[in-house]
Amino acid sequence: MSIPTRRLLGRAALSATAAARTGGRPGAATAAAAGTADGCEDPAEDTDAETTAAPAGGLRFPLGFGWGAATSAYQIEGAAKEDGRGESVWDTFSRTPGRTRNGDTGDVAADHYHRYAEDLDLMRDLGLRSYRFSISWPRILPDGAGAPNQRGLDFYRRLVDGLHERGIAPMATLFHWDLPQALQDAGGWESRDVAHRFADYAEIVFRALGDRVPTWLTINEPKTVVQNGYLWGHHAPGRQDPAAAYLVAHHLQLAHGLAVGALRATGAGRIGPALNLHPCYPADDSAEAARAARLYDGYENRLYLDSVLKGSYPQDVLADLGADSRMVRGIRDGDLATISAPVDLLAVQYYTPIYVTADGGTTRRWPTSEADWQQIYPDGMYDILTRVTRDYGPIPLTVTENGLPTPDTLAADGTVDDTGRISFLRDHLAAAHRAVTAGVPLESFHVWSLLDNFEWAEGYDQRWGLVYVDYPTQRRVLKRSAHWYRTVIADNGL
Ligand code: GCO
Repeated sequence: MSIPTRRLLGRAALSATAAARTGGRPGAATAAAAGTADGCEDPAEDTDAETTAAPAGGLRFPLGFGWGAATSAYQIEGAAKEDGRGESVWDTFSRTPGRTRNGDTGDVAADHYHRYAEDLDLMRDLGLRSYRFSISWPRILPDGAGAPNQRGLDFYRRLVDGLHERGIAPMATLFHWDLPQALQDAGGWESRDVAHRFADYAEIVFRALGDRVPTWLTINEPKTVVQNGYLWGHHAPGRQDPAAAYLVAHHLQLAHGLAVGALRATGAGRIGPALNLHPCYPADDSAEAARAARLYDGYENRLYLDSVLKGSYPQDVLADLGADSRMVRGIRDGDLATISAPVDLLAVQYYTPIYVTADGGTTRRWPTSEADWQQIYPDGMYDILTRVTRDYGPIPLTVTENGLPTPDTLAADGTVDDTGRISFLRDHLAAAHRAVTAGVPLESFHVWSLLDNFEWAEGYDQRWGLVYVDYPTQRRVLKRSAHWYRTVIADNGL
């Protein structure tokens, strides 16, 4: 079985030598071999790189474009033991010695649970039109099942009311990795039953907040749970079990479909999945690299896209896993019909391309950020958005995450100069604009992230926010990028 990589490239792969060895774009021969019909992206097709690299202004987005920012519950809320919240797998994982950088946990995080009103005012001051946040499952169902915790629901009610008061559209993710520990103890995502528990939880939340939340996202980045949580063990629950990993993938997809069904039954709002998609390019011109990139794309993208939007898992991935795999044996009649229940939109999260070598490994071509799994390649945004529209039809798209960590410091004059974030966002927004011009129905864009926050295994070292958080005081400071983004929003473009 070939094992894909996501944010797992070793630091050694970062070396300048490695980058130099693989510099330059794949040639036309590679493009012909890889094609686009087989699902691998073709960077050589993209002839308009200059527009993306140096937008000269004048890029107006469609009227009513949803300028936004994103966060997730465990990364910002803190208040880990308050108001009846139960434990999640991330509490367990982060409190286990050696699992996170500096032993950091989300116990306090950006203290958003207590400071949400101040954070809502910041969002208003930026002019945000959309705010993507997640609901903490263990705040709603501390033991994973049973009666909901009203104080948990009340917090999100206050939050969505506060958004409406400020003219900001709420976009709520149901699951951003904080599985109740009680459900992990009952087997976690390896257990099919957990998918049904997710649907129960979703229904509770839809009934409580459905009148106030127009857009729902089901599972955030199932692939990251599969890869980081179960293949490599860098994330909760910290397993390294390839056979379990893809059974987990199926159950996450099933959970998504069951939640879509629950929303239809309660009749409120729009719903879709939130997928991190990585364009997979062959690293050289060989037929082997083209073949390897195609399979890599299956594991990275088509496993999740095809099951939701075509009602089938990609045959090449199923064949690679094998008929005896736990995943294939775990697929029951009717599951794919459930998983492919029609969705209203698709949320795309784009951070990095992947270059696949002939032996199925990966290599680098572009500069990285402080996150060593990231390569900065704005054209990948264009490629992935246009590819989704080309291969899956004109389903409405939202970008729900895009960003990078920068080495931000609070200067003595109270400013935070993150010019690297401005150029990153400007180039990626220009690429998104180019996709819109090419006919992609993109309706909104959310920067990851609104605030500096708990970056999972990286703890608080990486700062991804538009807003700087001074953790000792919890003071918020708008970075230079936040001021820039406010202007972008006001101008509806770049
Ligand atoms: C993800 C998550 C976010 C991360 C962000 C930066 O994509 O991993 O949705 O929670 O913090 O992507 O890594």
